[in-house]
Amino acid sequence: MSGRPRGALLTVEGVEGAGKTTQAARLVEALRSSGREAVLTREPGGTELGRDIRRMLLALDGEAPAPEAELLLYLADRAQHVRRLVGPAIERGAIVVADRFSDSTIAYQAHGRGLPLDAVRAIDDFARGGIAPFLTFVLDLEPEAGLVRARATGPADRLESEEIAFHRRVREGFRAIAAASPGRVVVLDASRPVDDLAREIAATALDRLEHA
Ligand code: T5A
Repeated sequence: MSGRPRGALLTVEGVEGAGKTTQAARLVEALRSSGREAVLTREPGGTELGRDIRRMLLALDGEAPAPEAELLLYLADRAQHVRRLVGPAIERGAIVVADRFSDSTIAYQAHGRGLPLDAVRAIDDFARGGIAPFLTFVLDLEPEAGLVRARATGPADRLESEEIAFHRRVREGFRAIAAASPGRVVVLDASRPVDDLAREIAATALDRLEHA
């Protein structure tokens, strides 16, 4: 490699409890072991402002946001995240691994909540300001199984407390995104063992980055 390494955004997506946080951390370890600078982050909550927005979005007490307000809060988090953390890291040549990004907005706010897809895409484009994932892993799991896993880690938040039909629409949303972008999105069966998934994700990411 000559000159500055090329930065990129890799994202890990999927339903509640699919194993995104686990796999994003394992991917960062693998990237660092290969000698790359890797940054682990998440949405919502990758910045200080984002952590305040995350609390507003996921708290069960207080007034629930209307779907349109919820969308704009997720995108305020993204706008800040991209400009303060993700964009600068990519610019200096780092690989950023994000636990959720724009595909979650399409899956949850468009497919789950039923907001118009074109409007969600347009506002997300504005929030992202040209930053887009180079490669995305969708961890696909029955929503019921994911919610059982999520319960083992703590009490349900506002989104996890939605009815099961909502989580089924979200899963279908991720599948539709993957079908529309087969070159970018790799779908994996999230019921497989953690180590097995981590090996495949690391091998795929390193191969794609090598041949980019
Ligand atoms: N949201 C987010 C939107 O609506 N719109 C948006 O635009 C964005 C960005 C964020 C919420 O916001 C919504 C989506 C979410 O509802 P979150 O905390 O980031 O919330 O997301 P969650 O899905 O709630 O995160 P979780 O931490 O609950 O789930 P993960 O990260 O998928 O799973 P993880 O890795 O924490 O694992 C959960 C448990 O399962 C085990 C782990 O050890 C852990 O105990 N596990 C496995 N068990 C068996 N086999 C495997 N392969 C396993 N992998 C992990």
